[in-house]
Amino acid sequence: MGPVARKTPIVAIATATGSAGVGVIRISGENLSKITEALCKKLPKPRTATLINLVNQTGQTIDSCLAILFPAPASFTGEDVLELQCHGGAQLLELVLARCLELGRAEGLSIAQPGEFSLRAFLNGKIDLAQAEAIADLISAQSGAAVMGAARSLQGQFSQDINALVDELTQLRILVESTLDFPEEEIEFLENAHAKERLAAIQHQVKQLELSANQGRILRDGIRTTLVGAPNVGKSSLLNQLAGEELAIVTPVAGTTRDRIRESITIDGVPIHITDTAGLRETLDEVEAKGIERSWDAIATSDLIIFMDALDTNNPINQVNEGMLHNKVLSAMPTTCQALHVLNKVDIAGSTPIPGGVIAISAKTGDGIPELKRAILQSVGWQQGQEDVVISRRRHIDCLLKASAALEKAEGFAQDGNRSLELFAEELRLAQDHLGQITGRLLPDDLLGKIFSQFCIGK
Ligand SMILES: Nc1nc2c(ncn2[C@@H]2O[C@H](COP(=O)(O)OP(=O)(O)OP(=O)(O)O)[C@@H](O)[C@H]2O)c(=O)[nH]1
Ligand SMILES: [Mg+2]
Repeated sequence: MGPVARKTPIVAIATATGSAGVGVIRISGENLSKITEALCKKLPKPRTATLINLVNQTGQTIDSCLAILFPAPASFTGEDVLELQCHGGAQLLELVLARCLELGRAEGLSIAQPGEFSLRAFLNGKIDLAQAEAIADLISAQSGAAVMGAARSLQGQFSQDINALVDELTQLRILVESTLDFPEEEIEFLENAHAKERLAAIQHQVKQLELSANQGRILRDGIRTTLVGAPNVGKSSLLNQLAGEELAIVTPVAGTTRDRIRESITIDGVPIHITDTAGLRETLDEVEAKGIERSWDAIATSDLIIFMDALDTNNPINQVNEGMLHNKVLSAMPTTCQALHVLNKVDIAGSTPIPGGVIAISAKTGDGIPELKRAILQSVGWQQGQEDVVISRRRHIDCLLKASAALEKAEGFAQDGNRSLELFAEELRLAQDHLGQITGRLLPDDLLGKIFSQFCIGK
């Protein structure tokens, strides 16, 4: 269950567990004066670091810490917020948290649910939904480029584009709906108001946003890439080559890798989550068979399959079987999954001609690896050198696609000889609703709970 909108004050340890120089406890509530006075002895000056001595029930010092009070509405949540910067010990912070709960009991102070601080910020209009999501994405960003993309979203770059589109749609709807009451003018209306041109411009902008949101999603989620092929073709060697370290065991024995081995790297700032798998073949070995089952499972949950071949005598299966295996892998992939065909060991392949569409590499010498890296990014539609990508999620893309579909329908109604302005207006309204869901202007409560419950506590 997601967080519900509560009125009572909340508290949480806002920093990661473990030992650190500083650990922060955050409290938020509509009126924190009583709790603050109980903790700090007197109300600290707003937005000023004040050294306080935090004591337990019997008057013994738990910690000397800095208290900073952000009175409503100029705070992260829009409520009164009190932050205590303590020493960063896990047990120490637990004691401080327990003391806060003790002193705040009369006020109904309780531990925050995951994402509840951000939810309050959203409900109080401090940030919109896309920005709240950007906070979570900023914290979990897996590369420097993803951090920058999330920061741009948090600044509101993505939301501004969406809001501009929603405003355009509002203008168009006002025109259309004000004409609905005058049916005799309908025929001329679309021409006079340049409605079709305006619709086309909006459609174009939604398509552009779809493209850039897809870039943002790749940056956020990365590419789940699985190395697949017959035993001994060099899958583990390629993993090691891409990761730049000896992660997986490599031997001339076919069937070396038994379990899936995972490692994340980045190419051009894009996170690539690589899974090395057990070579695919018929086997009587029970352990290897289990490993091969897992290889097929990995194929089913990938964004990209790198199918590997190798032209060397150690490769235990012949080319005919290799082709059959390739087809079997291609048909086991999810429909959204991309595939690359790689031929390994070109260092010993001699003058063997390389078939078209195949990327020739040597996992041993590193030949062809830069080309493979480029192909990995291209395969999922990543365009290099995008400095202005804003982080985005599957949810945003789904909303954009739904808006696109509604606009297409609207276009159909506009072109229809028996054009119906009412249906045209209705599709515009639907498109606007879908766009509004991105920034949370219009969002069902259950969906809101679901989104914020994925945040961590203290955020
Ligand atoms: N000459 C040459 N040998 C390679 C290359 N890549 C891998 N090998 C050798 O091929 C053998 C098998 O390599 P692995 O990386 O273990 O192959 P694998 O596909 O992971 O094999 P399984 O785990 O058994 O499925 C090892 O002896 C490697 O040293 C290459 O590019 N050139
Ligand atoms: Mg292996």
